[in-house]
Amino acid sequence: MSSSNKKFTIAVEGNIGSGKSTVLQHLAKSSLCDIIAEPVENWTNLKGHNILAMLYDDPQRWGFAFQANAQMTLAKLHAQPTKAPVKVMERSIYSARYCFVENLYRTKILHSVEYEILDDWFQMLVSNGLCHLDLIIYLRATPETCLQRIQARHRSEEESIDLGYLQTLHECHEEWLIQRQRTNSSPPVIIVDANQTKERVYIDTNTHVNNLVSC
Ligand code: DGT
Repeated sequence: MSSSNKKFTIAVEGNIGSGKSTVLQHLAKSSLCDIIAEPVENWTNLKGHNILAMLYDDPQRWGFAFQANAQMTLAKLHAQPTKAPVKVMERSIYSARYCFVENLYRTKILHSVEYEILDDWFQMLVSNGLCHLDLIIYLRATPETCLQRIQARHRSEEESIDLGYLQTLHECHEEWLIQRQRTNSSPPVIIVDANQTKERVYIDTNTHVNNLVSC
């Protein structure tokens, strides 16, 4: 570890099915990393309500509520203190805003008023520095690869996901992480080819994490 004992926060980003969870499971074995998993349990059991399933069943009805809750749960995870030199987050408040909220708005599922309210909250939540990231690792996979993996894992809430949805989400990730069209989150981005086997993706990601702490 560097002599300054500096701590780092990394977000692992990428489309649904790009392999984030597998990478995080492997990184969890490293003493360098504390893992902050995405709060999917909160989303599938919010005081007894499966808001993720409700979202997929009726996005128009539940899109705003889902994103309001996602934004809040993710902001809390950004603020959560950790002990290890590297805090690794699965996704971040930034992908919730720049990919999912953006996509729901562009596809006319969110009303412009709902979009503005979510954006206002987002700007407030990131303005205090508590959602700071030092690095983003982008697991970049084709929407076709993601769809195959989603179909193979059979998560019941995700049965309605089709290639079109993954393509529009992919474009949002690309605009944010490749074309760098967003200014609120501008840490360095490392791109990992996530079309490779999950084992290979993990090895590449682990190398980048080790490089970060040793430089
Ligand atoms: P992985 O390991 O790369 O396959 O990643 P997943 O699919 O386990 O995790 P993720 O974050 O891509 O998605 C988990 C589920 O939650 C998936 O059905 C998409 C949904 N999801 C995650 N974040 C948001 C969000 O902010 N808004 C919406 N609408 N859905 C979200």
